[in-house]
Amino acid sequence: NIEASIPSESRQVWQKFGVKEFGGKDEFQQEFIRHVETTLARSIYNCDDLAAYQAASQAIRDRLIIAWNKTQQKHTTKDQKRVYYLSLEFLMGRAMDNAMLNAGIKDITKAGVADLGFKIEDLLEQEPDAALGNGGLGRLAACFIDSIASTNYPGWGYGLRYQYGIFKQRIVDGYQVESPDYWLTFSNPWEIPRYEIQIDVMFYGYTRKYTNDDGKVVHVWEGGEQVQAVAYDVPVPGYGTETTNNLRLWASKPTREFDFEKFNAGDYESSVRESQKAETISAVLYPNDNFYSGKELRLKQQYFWVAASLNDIIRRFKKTHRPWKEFPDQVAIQLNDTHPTLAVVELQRILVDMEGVEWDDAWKIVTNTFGYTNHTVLPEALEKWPVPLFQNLLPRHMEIIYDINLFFLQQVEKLFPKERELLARVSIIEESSPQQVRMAYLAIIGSHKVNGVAELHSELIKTTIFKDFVTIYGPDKFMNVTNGITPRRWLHQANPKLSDLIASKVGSYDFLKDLNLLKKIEPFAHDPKFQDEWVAIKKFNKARLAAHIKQYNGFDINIDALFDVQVKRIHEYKRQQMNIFGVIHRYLSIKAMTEKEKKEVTPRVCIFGGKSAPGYYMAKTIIKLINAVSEVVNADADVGDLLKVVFIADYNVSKAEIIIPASDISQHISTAGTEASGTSNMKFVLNGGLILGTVDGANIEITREVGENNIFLFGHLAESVEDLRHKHRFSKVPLDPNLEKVFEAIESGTFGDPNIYNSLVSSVTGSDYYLVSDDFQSYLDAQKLVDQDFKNKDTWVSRSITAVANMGFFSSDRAIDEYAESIWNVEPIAVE
Ligand code: T68
Repeated sequence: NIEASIPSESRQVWQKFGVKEFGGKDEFQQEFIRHVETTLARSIYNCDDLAAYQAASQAIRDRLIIAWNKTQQKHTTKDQKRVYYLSLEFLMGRAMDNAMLNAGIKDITKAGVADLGFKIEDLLEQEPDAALGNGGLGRLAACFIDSIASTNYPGWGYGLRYQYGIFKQRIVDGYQVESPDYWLTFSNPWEIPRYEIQIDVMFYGYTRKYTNDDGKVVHVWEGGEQVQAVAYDVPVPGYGTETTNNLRLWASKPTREFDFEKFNAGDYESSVRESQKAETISAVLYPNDNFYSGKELRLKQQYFWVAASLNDIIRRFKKTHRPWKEFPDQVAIQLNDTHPTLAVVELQRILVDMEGVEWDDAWKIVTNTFGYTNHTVLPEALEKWPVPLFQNLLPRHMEIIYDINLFFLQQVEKLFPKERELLARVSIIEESSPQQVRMAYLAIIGSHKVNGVAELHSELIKTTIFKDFVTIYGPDKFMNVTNGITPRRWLHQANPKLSDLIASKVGSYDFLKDLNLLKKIEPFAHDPKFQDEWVAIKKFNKARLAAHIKQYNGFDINIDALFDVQVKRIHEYKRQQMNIFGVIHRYLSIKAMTEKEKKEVTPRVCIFGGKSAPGYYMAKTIIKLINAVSEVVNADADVGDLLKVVFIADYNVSKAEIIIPASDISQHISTAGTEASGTSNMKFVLNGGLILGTVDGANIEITREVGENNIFLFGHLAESVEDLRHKHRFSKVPLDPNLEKVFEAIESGTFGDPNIYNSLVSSVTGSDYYLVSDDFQSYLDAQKLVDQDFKNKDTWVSRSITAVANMGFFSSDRAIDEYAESIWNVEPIAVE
């Protein structure tokens, strides 16, 4: 009994002086000033917005830590099964507003800083984004840990503490220029360094085996390079609950022995070099979205993070003194994509090599522990590590993979005798030169459930890339969990006015915990007063975005125009090129109009934003074209307010919070079958914008929920894509005539040197892999409908309200409940 071990006198002192929750704003102010004067060593005379942000966040962080401690104690005493979400990316964005909201101290803080001469909005702006992710996959992980806490599940996130998150993007002469993201410069109040939690991780070296006294063959791995993992804990507060879970991020440090010898021998330079080498492991996030590049340092990052996390999880399990076979009753581990798949091998290694568990028993434990989420069917995104590289870095893991593969193939052979081709197709080892380790296959074989992230995508993985595994395991191993988003950040924080208006009809803010309650606003879809308030809020949000554009892009936009937004990573499959070609078509049409015809045009502001991977030439060319078109169109007096084109630089989570609530239309126009789900589509609709999209990813389920009258769909279906591509490969398919005119304008130099766009244009005139030409007319037709419908303000607003009312399904709380129920088998725990 832990409590009894503390003498009662000590306990009384602890109780008397233990840190309490804020009773009111004066208690906040007292803590705020204490942090300014002591933590920051500043004073009333030099407390600027940055210092005020830091002091306020320290005060808020202290409250989070109380709840965090309580939660961890409760989870330890309850001793139930926990879930661990392993993700190389957590795209958290800013923490302060979310922390205040979830700790229920937003009003206190706001009033507290106001008395001291600060505006809370200005302080929030001081916080750099925690941008430890590329895009959808990383943001999904952030929404998921918010929901795991908000729905009271005992769950931790495990990731890497990158010193540099996703690069900052500037636009210079129309081109993307990258610079490092120095997000830790002013220290990070939202993390708790755990210098005492250090875990050694080994790379390289060699393996050896011997027979021990019991006649058992024992494998050892030794002689390699050692680095140390140090834990940094980030409290993750739930909304409307005391539960505050943990996100543990690992940083790499040199081990003590590592540099000690050289240092002692006076070889300071190489000792420093060695220690810097250790630190590079967690130094920087790889900036590729939906693309695999087989760099050794990336594999090092993966193993470093996986080894530290598993060691930590196992240490916690061992404290309960249970037998190993109960491990899957206590631990569920979700693999966010194949990036943490080494965990499968590492757990098998620990059980067999270190703990002496028999292979088959160990393998049962492993497969019952893991679940694998797939996020893409794009072949260029699937991880395949060259065997020589793998073997050199992780020699024992390579041996274990060979054994896993051998046992798996034996099992397949028994089930399907004589199907040699099948064996080659499903082997973890691809027989190329060099051979490659197919990480997705390893993840499937090592998990008890595999899921896709939207219905269509989950069907596609079963019928295309993982087809053979459905034959082998049967269909039950494969399932769908449609993605979701947290309504706390993506409605209440990003769009407080809309959240307040909804609350006035729902009767409370309970919809932030049970998003299906949004249904209650549907009866007001045609209520004139409600409509007016709805429209006024959209206008306010558009003005807020217009002010941002004025500040950063330097020009004015008309907030009565239709705001048409496409913000996401730049990728050919996401087809920003089709959008900008459509804009050029619109521009050419307006130029050809009489003044009378122009009066009928629906004014539009086309807003783009998104980063390109630094080495992705085609994506960078698309950015350049958008900026070139923007320059020409915005300066053209013939066009005036009828068309404006904006590229918002450095799209990130905090910019998304401003951009998304301001859209009338947002575009989600990937080639059918290529976007696994999309999650910003959900965010836009939740904020009252309508979608212009293809029949792809979660667009399909959004259509089902909001009704097909409340979305603009176009384009070929996924089922026709293969045939269309085939046609392009074997014959010359004529170019869409409108697209031809667009290309003529580009080639005639309307947007500057046409040579810049050669490859972009010929990718469409050639094989047109993404079917831009095939979908172009259908896209223009849908755009025309958007223009017409936007003129009818009454129907537009009722459609917007109806759509929002039916978005309940897309809460990440629902997604997490589904994972908990059908994959993790974990139960919530109330923390009072
Ligand atoms: C996205 N994937 C999907 N990947 O593209 C999107 N890739 O459809 C889906 O909604 C989202 O995941 C959540 O399920 C990504 O964002 C990456 O960012 C990525 C990162 C590293 C390597 C490969």
